Formats: sequence, C-alpha cells, structure tokens
Amino acid sequence: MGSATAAKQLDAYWMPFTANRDFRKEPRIISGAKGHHYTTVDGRKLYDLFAGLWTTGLGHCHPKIVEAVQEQVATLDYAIGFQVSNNRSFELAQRVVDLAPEPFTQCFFTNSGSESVDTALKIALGFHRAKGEGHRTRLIGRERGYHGVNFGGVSVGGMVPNRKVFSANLIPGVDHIRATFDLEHTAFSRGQPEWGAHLADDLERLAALHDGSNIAAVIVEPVAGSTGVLPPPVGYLERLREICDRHGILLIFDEVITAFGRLGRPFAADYFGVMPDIITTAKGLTNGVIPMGGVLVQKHVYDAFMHGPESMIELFHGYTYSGHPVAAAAGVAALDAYEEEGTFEQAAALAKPFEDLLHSFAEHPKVLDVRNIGLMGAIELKPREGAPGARGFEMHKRCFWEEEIVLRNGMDTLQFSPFLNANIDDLTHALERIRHVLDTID
Ligand code: PXG
Ligand code: PLP
Repeated sequence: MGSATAAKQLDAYWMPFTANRDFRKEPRIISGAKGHHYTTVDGRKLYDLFAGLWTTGLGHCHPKIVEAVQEQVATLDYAIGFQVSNNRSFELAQRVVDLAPEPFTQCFFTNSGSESVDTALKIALGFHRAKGEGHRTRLIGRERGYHGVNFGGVSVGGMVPNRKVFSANLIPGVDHIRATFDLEHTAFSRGQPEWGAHLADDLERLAALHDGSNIAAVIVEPVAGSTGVLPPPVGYLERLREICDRHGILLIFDEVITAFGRLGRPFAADYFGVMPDIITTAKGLTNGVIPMGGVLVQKHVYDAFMHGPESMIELFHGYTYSGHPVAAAAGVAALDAYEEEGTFEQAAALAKPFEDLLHSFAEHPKVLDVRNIGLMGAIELKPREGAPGARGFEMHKRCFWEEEIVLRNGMDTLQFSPFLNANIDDLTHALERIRHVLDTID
C-alpha cells in the first residue's frame, strides 16, 4: 500500500480522545492480539501494559470467551429486549449478582461505562421520587472524577477538558466535592494515603448548604482511575458512607475500572468493605470482548420501583442493546474464566510486587509522584517547562515504536493496568524499558 493510499484510508475515521492529525503522521494501528501481546499492521509484537483500556484482565482472545461468542452469535444473534428478552441476559444478571456483595440483588444492562453512569443517576432520581421524595434532585460528583462522556457523566465528572466546551450545557443541580489528592500530603504513598479522610466532610458542607434533604446521590470512583490513579485516603469512603446515611443520600460507586478483579477482589466495595447503594460496571464484565456495562442495585433500590399497577413499566429507560445475547454470553464466559483460573487471587498476589516495581521510580529525577493500589498504578512525571503533557505523550510514542510496549499516558502521568494474570518477569522487563526511555527523554 503506497503512503498516499494509506493516508487516504485513514481519513474517514474520527478517532476518540486522540490527537487525530498527529496520529495520521505516524499511525499506531493494531490488527491482532493474543494473550498479553498485540500485533500491529506491520507485524510487530507489542506488550500491552494497559490490558486493553483497563478492560482485558484475562488477556486477549481468551479461548473460552472466543468460543462462547462464536457459538452464541450463530445461535441467537439478537433478540428484542423490551417486554421480551433472551435467556443469556438472565443468566449473566444472576451470575453478576452472585459475584457481587450480598446486598446487591438486581443488575440493569447497558453497553458501556458512560451508559452505566447515566443509568445509575436516573435510577437514583427515580428512586427518591418513587419514595415520595421527588425534591431530592441534586447530584454530587467529585473534582478529578471521570464518569464517562454522556451529559450526565460529564456533569458529575470533574475532568476540566471534558467539561470545558459544554460548560453551559451540563445538567443543572450538580455540585462537586474536592478531589482526594494533594501532592504535598500524599506523594509516594503506597496504596491508600494516610492523609485526607477529612475531605469527605465536603459532602457534609454541601448537605449544610443545600439541605441534605435535597440531595439525591453522590457518585465517586472508589479509586479515581482516568485522572491518574488516586486511591482513597484511609477512612475516606467510610466517612462518605456515614454522611450519606445521615442525610438519606444514595451512594454510587463507579466501578467501571475497579470491578472484576482490578483490586484483587470482585469489586472495590469488597476490597474497602464499604457498601454503596448502586455500583456501575463495564469493561471487565466481558473482558472487553463485547461492549457491555451493568448497574447493580441493592434490593431496597429495586423494590422502591416495584409499585403501582403490575402492567405498568416501572423505569422508562433502556437501550436497544441492553442485555445483548452475544455480549451476555461473553460476560458469562469471562466470569467463568475468572472463577476457574483464580484470576482475582492472581491479581491480589501480584499487587505487592507490582507496587515495588512502580515505587522503584520514586527517586527518579523526572518523577513527581508514584501511586498504586491493587493492579492500578501511575507514575506522574514532571512536566516539561511550558509544555504540559508533551513528555508523557512522547513516552507513549517512544515506547510504542522503540520498546514494543503499549504504555498509556494521561498528560504527564503514565498509567498502568497490568493484566490480572500478568507475569511479573514481563512487567519487570517492561518497566526496565520504560526506565530507559525516561532516562533518555528530554
Ligand atoms: N466511569 C469510569 C470510572 C471509567 O473509568 C467510564 C465511566 C466510561 O466508560 P466507557 O465505557 O463509556 O468509556 C470509565 C472509562 C484512561 C481511560 O485512560 C479510562 C476510561 C476511558 C477512557 C480512558 O484511564 N474509563
Ligand atoms: N435514536 C433513534 C432515532 C432511535 O430510534 C433509537 C432507538 O431506538 C436511539 C436513538 C437510541 O438507540 P439505543 O437504544 O441503541 O441507545
């Protein structure tokens, strides 16, 4: 393929969260994957240090999931999901509920994390209305939170570039508590920082300002992921839970990244021992193989909707592809694999060696901070003078072209999402190569 033809063939695709023009100069295109590696269109083999996009903890093209999808697509490709459904969606919902902490009894299916978040916010509003508290309409998010890209999720989210263009169009009635991050107090913490539980009191402040009776829900990632891995301070989530209880506010954990083993337990709620009322998931639900998300609710949330005439729809919400049979089959196979292979236990055992590897960068002159919990990690680099993000992006590109590693950067923060079943020697080798690039980069 000549380069002019090649360039033309790239024109049509407007890529998500990508520097499109820069990309076309030096396209990084993957055409195959197996286990812990990608292959590129030009036949290079790359180690995947991000497990897809936090999605693919079991590794790529897992034979069990591949087989389940192939079989399902040839048996039932799609079935209407409103007022009629398919057998696989029920099977998966039961499996997810069985895996979830005990209070969670129902699962609503979506196609992504963004849709899970907007679904959860709507459920929270509908819940209060059903309970005769329709005045509870305020939603609380957190600065530096990421809750996907739909209007609800961006509104409760706290990522400035994602909000900037839509500033006047975000949904009304939203406030934010402060981020759980302050380099001065938290830098180089291993796991949960000791400092910062008091930041949860920001919710109490907002409850005092608006009167707690007007607040419907607060949504937080138990560990903020996209904004550079910010583990919650010791005692912080517990305190949020207490304040929610005091004011009748629903607590939503956005577990799109943390669910399905990222912290070595099925859910972050298990890991921290703090139970929200609603949990949003996606990514690891199908190991990233088919897009799918799920919103888990406690029984009291579901029950609140189950009133009125039985012939009436209780929640006017749903997607054409909610509970898609092929996605559901992928989900069942992924949950089987997690269980049969002891994947969450593998992840738990890898957490400490992974922590040690990352923190070996703590003394590096170009490093501002190292953060980790479970199998989530971040190395925050010092930005280049006058060019924030440039050093991180160049690290990403050099790793791709020179070191055969897919390394994700968010501005100058390098982000790590090892496979749940990663091999420590592979991780050690990859981090040695990253150190080499960091040593030699401007
Ligand atoms: N909530 C959380 C906590 C997420 O991490 C979403 C919602 C949205 O999910 P979808 O499936 O709609 O993308 C996410 C997604 C990164 C990165 O670099 C992370 C996500 C998306 C894009 C980049 O860490 N997480
Ligand atoms: N737009 C139109 C015109 C539609 O008919 C539908 C669904 O029927 C949607 C958007 C929503 O699509 P989905 O259910 O896949 O989210």
